[in-house]
Amino acid sequence: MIKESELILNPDGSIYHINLRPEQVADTVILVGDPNRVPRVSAYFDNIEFSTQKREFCTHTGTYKGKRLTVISTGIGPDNIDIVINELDALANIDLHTRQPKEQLTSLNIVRFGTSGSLQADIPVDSFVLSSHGLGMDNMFHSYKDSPKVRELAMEEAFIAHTGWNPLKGRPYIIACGQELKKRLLTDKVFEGITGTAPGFYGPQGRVLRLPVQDPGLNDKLHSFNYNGHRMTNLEMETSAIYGLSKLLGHQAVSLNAIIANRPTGTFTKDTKKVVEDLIVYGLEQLAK
Ligand code: R1P
Repeated sequence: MIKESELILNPDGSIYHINLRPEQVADTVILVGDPNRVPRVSAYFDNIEFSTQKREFCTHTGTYKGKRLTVISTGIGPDNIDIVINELDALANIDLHTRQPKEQLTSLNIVRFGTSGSLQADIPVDSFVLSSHGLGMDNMFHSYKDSPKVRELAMEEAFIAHTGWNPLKGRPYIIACGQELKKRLLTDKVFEGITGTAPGFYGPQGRVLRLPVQDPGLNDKLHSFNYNGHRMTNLEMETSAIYGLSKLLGHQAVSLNAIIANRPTGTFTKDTKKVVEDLIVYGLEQLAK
């Protein structure tokens, strides 16, 4: 039995941070960073059967073209992903009354609709990237004992050697996306590549305002990393954590990225709203097929 201090429930029986009960969540879950993106996704739903918000975790559940979907905001960063994926899994796979894992486990489909910066000049602003892999520079996933079982260890070694990675920043980890779900979400409208997940927006992604960074050449090394034809396409702050925890817990996960910045060319989209809207429409259509 999992103790009350470890699996925390609110007085209404909902789980601590995301504030949801099991019946309020669909088996296909869309994750977005920004809470304001949740109503923009659910605006396309046929109906919204349930909505709630606690802190940065805003949730709408409904149907899109008859398919039941939940969209939930995670806020920013891998630490928040640790909360959201563990709590979503607990709702699906732990009996909250007996506080025991269920015998029959449910595999969720988890899709991120995120924004991101491109690392390649030929992947322009306003395009979409599907993350074939999440490359975590954030360390969160190393807290889990079985993480080596799902990581791409040879690719990690190649990345560490290529970048001359400073071990003070921990060990980068690489996880592949859910292959079954990818088949539904990848089309010729979408670039595919390795997505780097950083534990911060400025220094960890090589942005210098007033503080110099530990490795000023890092983004060039990310740009030129290539492992058996897999290149790094973009940087953001959640994908590796989503992929790692989903894989360990038995869920399918895929990240779709709306490219709003291009780091090599130094450009930023003229219309963030439109590219995010286009990605929402694309992702929903593919999920409903
Ligand atoms: C940083 O501005 C945030 O935007 C990106 C990053 O991953 C980070 O969360 O994604 P979202 O727009 O989905 O939050």
